[in-house]
Amino acid sequence: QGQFTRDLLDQKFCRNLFPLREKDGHKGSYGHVVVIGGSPGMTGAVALSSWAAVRSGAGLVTAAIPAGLNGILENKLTEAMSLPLPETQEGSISTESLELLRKILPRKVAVLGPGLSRHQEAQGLVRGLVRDVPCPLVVDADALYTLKECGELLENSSYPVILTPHPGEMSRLIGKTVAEIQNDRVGAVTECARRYRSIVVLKGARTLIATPEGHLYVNTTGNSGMATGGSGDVLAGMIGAFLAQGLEGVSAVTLAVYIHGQAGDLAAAERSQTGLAAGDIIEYLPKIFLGYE
Ligand code: NPW
Ligand code: AMP
Ligand code: MG
Repeated sequence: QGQFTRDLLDQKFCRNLFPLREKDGHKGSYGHVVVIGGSPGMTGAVALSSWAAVRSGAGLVTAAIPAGLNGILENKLTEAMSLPLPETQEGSISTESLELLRKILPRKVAVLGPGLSRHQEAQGLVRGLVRDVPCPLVVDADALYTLKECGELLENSSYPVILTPHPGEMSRLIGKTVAEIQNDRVGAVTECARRYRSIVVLKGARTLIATPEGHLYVNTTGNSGMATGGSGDVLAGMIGAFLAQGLEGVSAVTLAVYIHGQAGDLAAAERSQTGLAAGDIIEYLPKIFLGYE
């Protein structure tokens, strides 16, 4: 207690971080996000995450998905590319994909986990990437499942690694119950950041962000309408896009968390909290960005 610094995320803080575009910028100037995930029944997660990355300013976005889902993703996503990967019989990404991903990920940004599934082959891919992180990495959703067994490997990463658990995912990461976490959210997020030597986002009302050095950021935007399937997948894609645009880890994360909540607040104001769908958060991003440009 008292060994961390605390900042409240507000508009002024975020305005200073917002990456304005250069007059002569081209798509190569704004980075390439590769979203790795998807499995039968959860194509929506990888589509939302990829579309959020496109809408948040990434120069290029690729959805790296099990080959069997390529048709549906090509259909759902027009502006993003897709990369069909070797898959298991059940249609999850197989560990064999590691070789191809290792070749293409350097100089890009990876968002790992939306809709990935907990299939052991897909989890093998997570372990393989964590063992020697090839680029800035956002670890979300099902990719958080196996980290408890291999998280110590993150200590050696020379790239920023960002974990984005909700309280249920945090419970597994630090071995505490959801109730214990919600009773001491600051304690949980700071412990997790230290243990995994990563920037950690503990999601939910008043999302918290902690760094391994002991800085804490408290978000002030967002609403309960965002408690709907896919909201977290949108956030992961947004973080990836800000990293791709050259922001360092903490800046990319704090900006994405704040703006994700702002877009959710505007969407709720115009469409109600009850009626809010995760895709609405993406739809309202451009209106929010106008306030920064
Ligand atoms: P309970 O039962 O609610 O009390 P999981 P997931 C607990 C994909 N998605 N917020 C909760 O407890 C994701 O990308 C695909 C949330 C439950 O035990 C992942 O790949 C979509 N949960 C995959 O689904 C749209 C909380 O945690 C567990 C909590 C699984 O992700 C939806 C839930 O965690 C989804 O994004 C809290 N505040 N507190 C698509 N359209 O394709 C406690 N829990 O089992 O990891 O499920 O988050 O849905
Ligand atoms: P996930 O559970 O991974 O889909 O993530 C849910 C997203 O919605 C996170 O960014 C949460 O912070 C946000 N969210 C969920 N419930 C609330 C809430 N009651 N207030 C503010 N944000 C929320
Ligand atoms: Mg999620």
